[in-house]
Formats: sequence, C-alpha cells, structure tokens
Amino acid sequence: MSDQIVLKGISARGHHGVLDFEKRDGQVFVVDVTMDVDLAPAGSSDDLADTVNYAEVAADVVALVEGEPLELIEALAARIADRVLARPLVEAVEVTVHKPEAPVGVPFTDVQVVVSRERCTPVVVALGSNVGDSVDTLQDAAVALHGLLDVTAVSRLVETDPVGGPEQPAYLNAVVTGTTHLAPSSLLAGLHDIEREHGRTREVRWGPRTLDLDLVQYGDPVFDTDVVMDSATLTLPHPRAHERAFVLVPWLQADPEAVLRVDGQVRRVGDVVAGLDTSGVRPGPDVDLLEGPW
Ligand code: A4P
Ligand code: MG
Repeated sequence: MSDQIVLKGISARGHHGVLDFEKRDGQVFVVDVTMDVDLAPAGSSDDLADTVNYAEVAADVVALVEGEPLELIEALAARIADRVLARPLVEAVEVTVHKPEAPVGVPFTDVQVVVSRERCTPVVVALGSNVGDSVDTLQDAAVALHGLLDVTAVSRLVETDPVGGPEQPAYLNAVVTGTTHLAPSSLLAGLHDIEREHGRTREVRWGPRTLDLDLVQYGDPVFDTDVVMDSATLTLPHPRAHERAFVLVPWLQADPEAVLRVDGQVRRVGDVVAGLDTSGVRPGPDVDLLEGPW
C-alpha cells in the first residue's frame, strides 16, 4: 500500500444544490480528502518542501466549497479532486463530500459522494548503456519500464559517441515515452531500482555504465503541466537533455511532435536537434525494443 495523507472533516458553507433555497441560503458541506503521496523523502529529510502541505489543501477545499455554486456534490467532489491532483507530489486522491443538511425529505444522518482520481502524466525517459550486453540490458529495461509507465512509444536504438567523462566505449541509447500515475520522486526511485537490477553502481560521473535511466521530462510543456524543479535529487526537465543529441535524436524518432522546455521556453525537439551536432549519433543494432514478452 502506498503512503497516504488523510484530511478529514473539512467544513465550510456553500451554496450547492438543485433547489432555489439551497442556492439562496446555503448549507454546511463536509469534505474528506485522502492523498496517495510517497512520504519517504519527507520521512528522511523532515522538510515540508518534500511533502504535501495539508493546510494548503484544506484551504483549496474551503475555497471550492465557498466558491461558484454547483448543482451537484458530484461536480464539487470532482473539482476538488482535480485541484488536489494538480499538486505534483499527489499520485492519487479520494474525495468524499458530505451534505448532512441535504433536503432528502425523510430523517437521515448523512449523504456523501466519493470520487477517486489517479494521476496520468506524460513522461519521457532516456536509456543508455555502454558496458556488458547493452542490447540485452536495454531490452530488459524497456520491459521493466512497463511496471512504471503505460508506454506509448519506444525509439529505435542509436549508437552514440560518448559525451564527457573518461575515455569509454560507444553507447547505445534509446528513449521511451509514456504516461504514469507516479509522482516524479517515486518514478525516479523506480528508475533507480531498474538500474540497480542491472548491476548499476554510481562511481565515476559520466563514466561507463551498464544502464543509465534519466527522467527527461515530466508533464506536458504545451499545456504548461510540465514539472520544473531543482531539488538535491531531481532536476526537471533534465538539465542537459536539450544539448544532447544522444537523447534528442531517439526522442524525436519516438515522438516527431515532441516539445521540450529549454531555459523556460517551450521548443520543438525537432528545432533543437537541428541546431545540434548530430555526427556522433548513428543507427544502432536493428533490434526492436518493442519486441518484448509484454
Ligand atoms: N538526477 C537529478 N535529476 C535527474 C533526472 N532528471 N533524471 C540525479 C535522472 N537523475 C536525475 O545521476 C546522478 C544523480 O542525478 C542521480 O542520483 C539523480 O538523483 P546518475 O545517473 O547517478 O549519474 P550520471 O548519469 O553519471 O550523471 P548525470 O549528470 O545524470 O549524467 P548524464 O547527464 O545522465 O550523462 N554519452 C553518450 N553518448 N550516451 C550516454 O547515455 N550518458 C552520460 C551520463 C554521459 N555521456 C553519455 C551518456
Ligand atoms: Mg544519469
């Protein structure tokens, strides 16, 4: 079971309901919110920045209850759920709206509606390997990524000259795009797990590796829903992706419409690639990473 933050009994006066007197006089609504959040980062850092501030969530709920009158508590619950899910650390949310003074016509104690929503965020993951049987490793990694994402596209393999670091063999690189319900920190933790399963240890920066999985982008810059962050463990979008042909060439191949935020500006990946030296990127082995047992 995932970690949760549970906020119960938020009470405010609103004017929701189908009857005239409900809109005119208003009544009390009570809201419960259960959020799935990975609490491991805050558990170790003891820093509010690593978790969801439940006081802010409660204030959002009150603002929606007191705000624009709606006919149905179903609509109110859905709006609250969408607002809560807009917080990048919330992976899923369950919202219960109680209307204990509803005009039901018979004695009753409470009526409530419950809505559940799960995050579905587009993400881009870059894969690289230049130690061991890289084709095998990348195929395994592409399969393992299905545990973290609903995969939408997988690029062909490209063979690339190493960029930075010590002298080292050529890389095989690829890019996988998909959607996830995981928050950025949970997705990164999942990527690290897959790296570890392939014997990845972190020794030399930019040094040779059995498997490198980088989170290039989380969210969609076109709709301004991409997460931009720079914490000790995660920088989004990946700070070097925009200057790396070994990431952008396979990404463009997987998604010809791809866009990336570069220094705050939303740019077509095709345009960024056009300004890069791509001479170190060649077609790799003709292996379809999509050919897995999935
Ligand atoms: N980290 C922060 N943001 C991210 C992110 N968006 N995605 C942190 C992934 N990780 C992120 O990464 C170091 C730390 O960065 C992680 O602990 C994570 O919390 P790492 O993968 O352990 O180390 P690294 O890969 O050696 O460093 P870095 O800076 O990520 O290097 P790059 O940019 O990944 O470059 N040449 C070719 N041709 N092909 C390659 O694939 N790869 C690299 C590595 C160098 N040269 C290459 C290739
Ligand atoms: Mg890396």
